[in-house]
Amino acid sequence: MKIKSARVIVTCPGRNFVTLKIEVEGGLTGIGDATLNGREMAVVAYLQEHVCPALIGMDARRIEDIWQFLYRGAYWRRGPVTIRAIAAVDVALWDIKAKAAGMPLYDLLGGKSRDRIMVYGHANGADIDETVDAVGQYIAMGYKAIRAQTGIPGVEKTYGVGRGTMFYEPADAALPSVTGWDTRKALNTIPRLFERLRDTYGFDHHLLHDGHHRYTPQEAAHLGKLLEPFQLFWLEDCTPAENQEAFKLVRQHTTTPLAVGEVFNTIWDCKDLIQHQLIDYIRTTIVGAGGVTHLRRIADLASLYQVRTGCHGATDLSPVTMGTALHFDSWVPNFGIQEYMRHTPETDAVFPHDYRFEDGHMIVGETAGHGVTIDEELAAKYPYTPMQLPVARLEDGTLWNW
Ligand code: KDG
Ligand code: MG
Repeated sequence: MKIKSARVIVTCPGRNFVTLKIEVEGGLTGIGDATLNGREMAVVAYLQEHVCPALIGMDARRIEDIWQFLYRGAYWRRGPVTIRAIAAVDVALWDIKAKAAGMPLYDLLGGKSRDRIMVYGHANGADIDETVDAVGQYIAMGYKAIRAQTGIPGVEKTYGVGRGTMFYEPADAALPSVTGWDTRKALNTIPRLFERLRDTYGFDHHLLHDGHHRYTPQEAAHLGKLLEPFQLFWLEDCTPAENQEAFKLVRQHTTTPLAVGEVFNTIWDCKDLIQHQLIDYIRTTIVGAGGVTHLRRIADLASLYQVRTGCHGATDLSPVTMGTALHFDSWVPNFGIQEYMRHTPETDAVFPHDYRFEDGHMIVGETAGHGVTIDEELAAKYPYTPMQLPVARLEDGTLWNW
């Protein structure tokens, strides 16, 4: 089963997506997501210049060997650009293998461990009142788990607060826009938000919050402690994890469950966090961690320490990643939760798929492969539009973590 062609497709049905399409002799095709929010064209060049030409003539059945060839063979290991290119190849090849076997991908992985996948949605508002209402709307839609982010008085364009209620999209301008941050004000506001949410809706639903790398380890520990009475499902990215030891300090001081990993690339980024049981959920997903082949390795390591999965599922992960993640989620024994930010109708039309939302869960499709395709004619109608993520600055102008 030799690889005949490997092509990159860039489309912008409201936001940019990079997709790799591989065709093998005999005509089977598979697709993989290679989107890196705000840095899309770096992955396009990496694939077109360095990866696609080398794939031609390779045996598409040898997924593991091709993964090792692209990872070890490049000499320059890791990094979000490299790993997304590898992920796109890996997912396209798993798609082809599952189609050739006539099976949905989850069956190739070992079969289903569950019938449906619990997801969490994103509720947000300009202030606490609006956010409380937004959470109510998610409960009314059937969600069992909801992430809540609120505007913080005195903070310009707080992270996680959308410009409309349906489709929050942080990459908003050709050059990075400037947003604000103030930890003191956040620590005054976030616990009050969760107090209101529990007073209003009780304790039946799972509530989540994303610190988006803004707090120092001590501040994160303090926030975790303040949030304990409200029993969060998790507090995400409470502090940057480049220094994995930072989580020791947080862990010593709070029982609030911790999640991290949407910016991690490989098992090496989370090895210490998992081995020392400093986290409860690992957030890496298919496109961010080298595809199915490598994410499976991370999940297996995590399972030894009772760390569960919580795959990243923001809108910058294309429906190809969502569909593939749902097959992974169906199989993985130590599943925790799946993030689900709905794509716009335009995006859904470009990427026809067989998964669906029902009663707070996603139902994985039964089509052979990962169940997501691309309508290339429609995709061509939405040309690439430069769009970058914002930066964050403190009130005195200091650049902070966005
Ligand atoms: O591209 C950046 C987004 O994926 C990120 O800001 C979303 O933090 C995020 C989340 O938890 O979904
Ligand atoms: Mg996050």
